[in-house]
Amino acid sequence: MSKRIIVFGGDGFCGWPTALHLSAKGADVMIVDNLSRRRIDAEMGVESLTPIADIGDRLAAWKRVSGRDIDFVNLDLATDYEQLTVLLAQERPDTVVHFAEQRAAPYSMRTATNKRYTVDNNISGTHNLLAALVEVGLDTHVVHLGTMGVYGYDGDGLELPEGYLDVTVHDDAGKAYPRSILYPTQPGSIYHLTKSMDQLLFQFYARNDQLRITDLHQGIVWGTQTEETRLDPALINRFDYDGDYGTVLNRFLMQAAVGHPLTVHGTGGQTRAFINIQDTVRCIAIAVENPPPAGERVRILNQVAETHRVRDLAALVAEITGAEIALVDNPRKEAVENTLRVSNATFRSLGLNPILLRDQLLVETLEIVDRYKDRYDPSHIPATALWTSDNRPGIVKPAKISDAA
Ligand code: NAD
Ligand code: USQ
Repeated sequence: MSKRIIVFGGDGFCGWPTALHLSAKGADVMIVDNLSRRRIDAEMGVESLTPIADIGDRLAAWKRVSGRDIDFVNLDLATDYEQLTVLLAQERPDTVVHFAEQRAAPYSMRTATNKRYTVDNNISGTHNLLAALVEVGLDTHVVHLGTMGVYGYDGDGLELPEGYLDVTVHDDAGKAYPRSILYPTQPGSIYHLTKSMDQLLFQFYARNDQLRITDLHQGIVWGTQTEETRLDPALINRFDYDGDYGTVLNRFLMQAAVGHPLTVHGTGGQTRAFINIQDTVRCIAIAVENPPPAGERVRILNQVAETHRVRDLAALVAEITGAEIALVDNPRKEAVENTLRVSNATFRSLGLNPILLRDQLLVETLEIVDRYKDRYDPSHIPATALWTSDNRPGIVKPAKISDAA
């Protein structure tokens, strides 16, 4: 891959292994990150379960094992607009991969300050990037990490298309007009709301300025290591287990390793889409290699491997590990039950053969959490960010522990 690529948010959970993967494939990679994710860890008093190296040590380790350089620039995409334009003018990237957003739904719902930070950071960051590309006059392909959550989770089982809905509208005389519209969004958190708003920014800049944009509607990522992060201990990826940033399957695997009951919210009737971190990096490489032509509408791809109901996931982890399952109060305002069917036809047609949950990587993830379980802090297991004052934290009460059946 002979491309010059800037990975915004390249110190994060998805961005770091992506930067390594693109570098391993031959791309000339630069990471731009303001290290805000590490700052939020400090603010919350929590750390990645895996011991992640400083960015400088990470990059030195990559040079050692691969012989390849990745440059790093500490820049805030949401506030450092002038520096951004100077950087883009200097680097003239073929592609920018945009991961640089506050991505935890619970963190975004915690306080008014967190809501405002998430909106300011995510919307300004995305808009700054688009405005700067136009101001500098670059024909750079923008690959953005969006989310399945923009579609909402009140589905009745109809398959979700890839971003657009074909509809027919009728005028007063009854004449039918076909239209292809952005799938109506139904975000379930302030974080997911910012991803819905990102979509409109992309639609505008693709139309007005012919920017080439791919928006990847990604499901929940699980796992931690990839082919590249396994190469050296200093390359290890982060593993979030806390109630704000820990995502459901990784939390269940970690809880099983430390002997904590699996914290199923409500009845566990929520169905979500999942993808392994190794497939995240593969999908992004595929997206980078297949830019849409200038002038085309935003290309939206569903980046998911499979869907599962939360209580079924808990049962699967319990079956493998012997963990107990606890039905805890749901701190979120979300549908009690939903079905979810998602098309991932484009990635499959481009060669993705996704890793599925029963594959070996579930065991590898358990081994990793087992290796680092002494680093966990039990006070960070419950999900305590509440969607409304009617919700209650997801704390395990002994009476609610049931067996996997
Ligand atoms: P993360 O928080 O680990 O990484 C985000 C990175 O962006 C961090 O290193 C952070 O420091 C940086 N960042 C944030 N705001 C910035 C700013 N203003 N300027 C510069 N850098 C900034 O998150 P992640 O899990 O790697 O997710 C990356 C992207 O993928 C997010 O946009 C997220 O919405 C999306 N996504 C993640 C998942 C998942 O399960 N992790 C699923 C679907 C979509
Ligand atoms: N859940 C539990 N128990 C837990 C944690 C979560 O039952 O201990 C439930 C939640 O109530 C929710 C579901 O599991 O119904 C998923 O929660 P999550 O925290 O794993 O995922 P979510 O908040 O949706 O966010 C994550 C990422 C986000 C990304 C999104 C993809 O943090 O960046 O956009 O997954 S998606 O969900 O497909 O929109």
